[in-house]
Amino acid sequence: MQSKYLISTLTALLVAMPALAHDARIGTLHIFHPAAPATLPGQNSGAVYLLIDNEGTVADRLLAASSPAAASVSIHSMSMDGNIMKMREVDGVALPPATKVSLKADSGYHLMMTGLKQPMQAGDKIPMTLSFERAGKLDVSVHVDPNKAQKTAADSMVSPAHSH
Ligand SMILES: [Cu+2]
Repeated sequence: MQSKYLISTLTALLVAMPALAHDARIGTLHIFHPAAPATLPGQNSGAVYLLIDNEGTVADRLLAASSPAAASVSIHSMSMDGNIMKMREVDGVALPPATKVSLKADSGYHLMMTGLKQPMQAGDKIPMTLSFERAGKLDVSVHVDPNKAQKTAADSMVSPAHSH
């Protein structure tokens, strides 16, 4: 029982840590807080989340991403079909003018790093290059955050519905 209390304490500490936001700009695109949850043991792929605000008056498009930390980075879309989460690779994300597009954990799009060369641990900063149709290439730093799924991993042995 003691370990249960320890885990609760650790979780509370992790939640209390401020998430330091960071951002990057290229042209009219403003990219906020590229971040990834820490990997779990045995996990060799990982999602990356970010927000892209196209502050301009012309549409752009996220075409691709790459990172020296992974064999490849792809763009995934995610949707719910009833209770089943479906993911598929897409060839880009539209960035309409004056619109914020969120690549996030629970819906829409995310980036997926596959073939990670080493585990991602909270506090790590991973270089990544984003390629945009109009704005060109932008180097960003992906901050590795504590894996919130870890908190519930002990409660349920069902891994997040994120198999590749
Ligand atoms: Cu995915």
